[in-house]
Amino acid sequence: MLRTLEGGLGREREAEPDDKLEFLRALERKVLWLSTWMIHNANHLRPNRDGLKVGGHQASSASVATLMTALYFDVLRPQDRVAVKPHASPVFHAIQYLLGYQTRDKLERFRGFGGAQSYPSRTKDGETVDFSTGSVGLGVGMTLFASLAQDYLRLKQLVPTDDPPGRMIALAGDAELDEGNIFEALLEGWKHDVRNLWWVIDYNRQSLDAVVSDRLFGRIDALFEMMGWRVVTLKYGRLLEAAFARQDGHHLREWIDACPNSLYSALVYKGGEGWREHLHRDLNRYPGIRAIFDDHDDATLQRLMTNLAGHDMDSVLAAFHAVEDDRPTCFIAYTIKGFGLPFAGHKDNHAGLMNLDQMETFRRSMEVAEGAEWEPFAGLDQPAERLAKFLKGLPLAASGQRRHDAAPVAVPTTLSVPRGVRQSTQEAFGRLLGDIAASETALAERIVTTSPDVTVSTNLGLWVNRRGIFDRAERADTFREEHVVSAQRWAMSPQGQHIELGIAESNLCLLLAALGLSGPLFGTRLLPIGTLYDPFIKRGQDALNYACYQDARFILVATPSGITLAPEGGAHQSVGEPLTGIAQPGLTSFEPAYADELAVLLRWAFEEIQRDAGESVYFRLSTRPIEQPPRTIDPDLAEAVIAGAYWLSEPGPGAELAIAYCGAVAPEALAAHQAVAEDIPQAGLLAITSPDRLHRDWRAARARGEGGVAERLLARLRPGAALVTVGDFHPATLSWLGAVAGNAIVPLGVDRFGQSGDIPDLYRAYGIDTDAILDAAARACLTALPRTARRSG
Ligand SMILES: Cc1ncc(C[n+]2csc(CCOP(=O)(O)OP(=O)(O)O)c2C)c(N)n1
Ligand SMILES: [Mg+2]
Repeated sequence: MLRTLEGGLGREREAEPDDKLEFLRALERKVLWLSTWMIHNANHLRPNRDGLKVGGHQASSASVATLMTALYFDVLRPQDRVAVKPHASPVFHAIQYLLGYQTRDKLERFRGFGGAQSYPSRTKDGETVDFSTGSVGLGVGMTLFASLAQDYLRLKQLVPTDDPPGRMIALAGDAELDEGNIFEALLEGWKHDVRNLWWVIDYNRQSLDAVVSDRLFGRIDALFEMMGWRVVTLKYGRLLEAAFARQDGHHLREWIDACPNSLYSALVYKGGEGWREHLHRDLNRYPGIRAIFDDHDDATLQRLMTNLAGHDMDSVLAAFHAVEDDRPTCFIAYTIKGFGLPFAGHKDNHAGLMNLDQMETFRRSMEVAEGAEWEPFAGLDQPAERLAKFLKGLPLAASGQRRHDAAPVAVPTTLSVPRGVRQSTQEAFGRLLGDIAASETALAERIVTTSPDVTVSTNLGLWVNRRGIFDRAERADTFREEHVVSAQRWAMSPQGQHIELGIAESNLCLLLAALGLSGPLFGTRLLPIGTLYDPFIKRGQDALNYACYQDARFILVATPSGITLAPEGGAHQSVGEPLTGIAQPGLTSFEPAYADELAVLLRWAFEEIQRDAGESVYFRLSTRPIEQPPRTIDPDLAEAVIAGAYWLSEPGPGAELAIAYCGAVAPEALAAHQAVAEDIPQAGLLAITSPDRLHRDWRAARARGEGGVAERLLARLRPGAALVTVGDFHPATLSWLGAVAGNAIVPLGVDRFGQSGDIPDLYRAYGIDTDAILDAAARACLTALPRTARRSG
């Protein structure tokens, strides 16, 4: 075994504080090198088959090399969780490589198929990524809601509380703060008194296109402070601070403080000569400044003038370690985009890549021998064994698994169907949850509901009355105490199981993402249910996609939906969401018509969101009360409801026509079917509960060369028979059914903005009423293939 011998004593030296700083500086160098090299390799050295630029962000990566080295190699504890700004992915991979959690092979295939991902991905890069990032702003918001999820679990003692809580840390680009979702989260976080949250802002004053406005960041710290955050600004490094302390040094500080972002960036790019020219012009009258000029050649002057605290390991460590309490803290770290690289500070450097010559020069300056580019410690002053030992000894390396395996929550075999001859799916949902709330089951204990100010109007009232609202502190229900009559009980406490949000659907989806990852993140599963109005899914859609992208598991209940919420009008009516239900990966969608279907599906959903290869589930529900079928769902029918469709009225042998409906238009479809049956007694009525499941199954079955659920169902009709599909949604949701078995299809649905009205008027105007279905049936029959049997007869 190799040992480092010190002073001939034969004693293995531990990492002293001074050594630690040297190690960290060496590793910072290596992280910068590896991230830059990884991108270079992908763009210049790997075969390129399609002529596309591979990309990667050398400048954005260089900007955070110091901050991330400090975090990962010194500051992070095993329970901390991090969202890394998307464009620092190469730095992240380099760090994981040095920690032994990433392979060289994957680095060599960075941005290639099966290689290290362009932006850190929980599902594709695996274990080491706590939060995926990519769409700027969302990772930052996610940390805030993860801290809320952690509080929820700890205050209920659902996770062990012997260890201190983890810090939820976002490493954000400064331009990420242009994204409104961050401020929506900030306000919500203030209301919930979030803790253990760090946002480290890489303030390189550049975005993708340009240098960012000077004026904006002047307001940012005040904004955070207003929300109760501590703001720590890391502006100048030790070299600059020492220069400021010299005679006339304060003039230099004032000069830099007043220097516009764009000029500072341009001078960073120009280097020593550029600084000298400007400083000479502005400050040469001060003898102390002239002395500083004399002490620095162009190279050291450049080093001095770019010595911002975000690149000064000492300053960064001091700032991070100084925070010992749980108050949310925003670090504004001044950095330089492309620090240490030839395009440092250049406004166009976001997508810039070093060319072959520049890389060669950089390799030499890094003292990395040719052929040793991937070696973890090549070119560093410290002996490799000591660096390796230092890395092995880090708490992060020693902690083992970063993701928890959380035990599943038992789900009862059935949920009892809410009684009522007429009811809406929304009402049934409220009553189903109300019944669960009244039970003493593990399921009831682990459900957590949340809603962006539509708790009552989406029918969560019964659940909330029984399970209470979550808050860090006990808060009485004032109306109740004052004996004011209300159907809602709004007492708040740490035991509450509903998290009430302000009206920001993006926050809803981020909170669902955080709660839906509570198992792997914190070790205990929660079963989150979020409710909102169907059209406002679009408001939260990027966050919803983000939640699904990282495989968070939750149930989204969207209600009311479609033009069926009639008098509310076009601004509240949804049209395209069922297409989202089909198209969104990681999300299975259902639109049941009846309460008994919903009971089957909700029970299934509680299992589905816990299955290893499962998905989140989206229910599109309605406020329209409709007559319920008098029946008991047997296991076969339950299976069909889950699979996505069943014959509500079986077609007769060789049927020429079927009507397929989905959701709240069931009464119109039933009436049309009855009317049609007078002429075509064999006509079938197909109940569709999930266009999404049917569509997926159809494609998967075709790929296997088999007939899927839809094909088997439609095989009951004669070949080429007429098929009318109808739903309160865009007709494309079901029009694909015509391709399954070659039926003559007329898809009905809504493809224009809605408007106020009642259901009869609106269904007529948008062509989904009984008459429209009958007209469509007649048209479909005309275009259907002629019936060979009849002709030959
Ligand atoms: C939602 C979203 N919009 C646009 C982009 C494209 N984009 C990638 S990086 C970037 C600028 C980021 O600037 P900043 O956050 O300051 O990061 P830096 O590269 O300076 O570290 C933009 C607009 C994106 N990734 N996500
Ligand atoms: Mg920036």
